[in-house]
Amino acid sequence: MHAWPASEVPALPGAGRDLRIHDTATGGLVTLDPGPVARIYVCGITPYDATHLGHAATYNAFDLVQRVWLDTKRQVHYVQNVTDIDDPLLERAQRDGVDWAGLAEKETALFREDMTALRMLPPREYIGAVEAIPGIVPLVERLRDAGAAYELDGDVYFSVEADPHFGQVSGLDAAAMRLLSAERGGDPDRPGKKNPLDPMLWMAAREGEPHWDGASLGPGRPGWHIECVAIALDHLGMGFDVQGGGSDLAFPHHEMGASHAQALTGEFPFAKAYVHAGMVALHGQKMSKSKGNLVFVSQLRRDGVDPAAIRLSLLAHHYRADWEWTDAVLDTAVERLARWRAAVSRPDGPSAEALVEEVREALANDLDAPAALAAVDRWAALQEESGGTDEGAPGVVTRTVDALLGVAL
Ligand code: 5CA
Ligand code: ZN
Repeated sequence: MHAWPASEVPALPGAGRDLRIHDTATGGLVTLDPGPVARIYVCGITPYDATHLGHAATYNAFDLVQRVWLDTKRQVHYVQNVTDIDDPLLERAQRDGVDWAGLAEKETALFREDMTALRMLPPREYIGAVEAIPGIVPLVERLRDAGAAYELDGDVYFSVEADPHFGQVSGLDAAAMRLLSAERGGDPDRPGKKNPLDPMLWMAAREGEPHWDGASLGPGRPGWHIECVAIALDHLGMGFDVQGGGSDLAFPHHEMGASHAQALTGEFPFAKAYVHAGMVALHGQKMSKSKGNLVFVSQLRRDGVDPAAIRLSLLAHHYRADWEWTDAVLDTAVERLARWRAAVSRPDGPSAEALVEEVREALANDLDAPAALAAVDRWAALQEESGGTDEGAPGVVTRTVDALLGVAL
């Protein structure tokens, strides 16, 4: 699958800083020490509806990770998937009487447009579940042949006991896991499973549903977690730097994915850090496609909202916080954008040297985007109140905001 076009990332004066970020598995901050090519996998959308602000907030967090790394002169190998076959997609297609593949294609195209408008840097590889199937099948066969997976009425399940590190990503106890498993696509109550938490790796073809050649597994389609594992192992290998997604992916998705990969390779860990963004709510409830309480990026754009203001709305919240989308959030961002644009429109101003370092330090400190915005606010206020004589300072500010925050002034 093709991704979307990259906006240019200007180089900044001085040196970038290494990222300290919160890792769900250890429950604390870790200082990442990637090689010359930092490796990140971010879970992509299930394309049965348009990109909402919750999605955008999560991708914004991982775009910042990429920008901090680029500022340290590293390259970034970023991989993202599209879950273009899964139950929710089939259910929506059936509800609306449309072809599931057409629906996935249409919503993925819109996602690309939204990501481009928001200046999110694209992944190097953007891979659909369907195109990953030929790589998924042999992994499931290997797990089965190694005794880490078993068959139940034609479906194949992963045995969570096969990974001695199972449970270490989310740190949850069995009761909490069981509840979340039922809520988030698992089937803990299905009779015949060895452990209620065991997730499906391969689902045998169901009447009237799309299916693919599964070699010795028989025709069917892949489970959700193995999809991301196959894509990540194929393109990044074990021990990549960051596995990312919203906090609702910590369990079961990232927990199971780590266990699949660790059982397959005998190596540990799958990812060096598991990073999770908070949930964006609307009217007091998590924005979710299944609840339908959504604000779409594309709708805001249609209403004439500048994508840079949408991006500033996201950046005004710490990525780990759960927060509520309101009109006031957007109004504040629109005002801020206007203030910043006015401040950088002059050829000279107060020195921007400290500002570059403040923004760098804020982001290196667990992606503290609100602190970065506050630093730019201070510079803009100085410019407005008393101006300055530093030739070119506004240009430095423009490039800092562009390179590190993805906002074009
Ligand atoms: N395709 C899978 C991942 S492999 C999936 O979870 N797709 S999704 O479309 O449901 O979500 C895409 C990303 O947006 C995930 O990282 C998810 O955690 C995040 N996300 C979904 N809803 C919200 C929300 N309300 N706030 C913040 N992030 C959200
Ligand atoms: Zn995923």
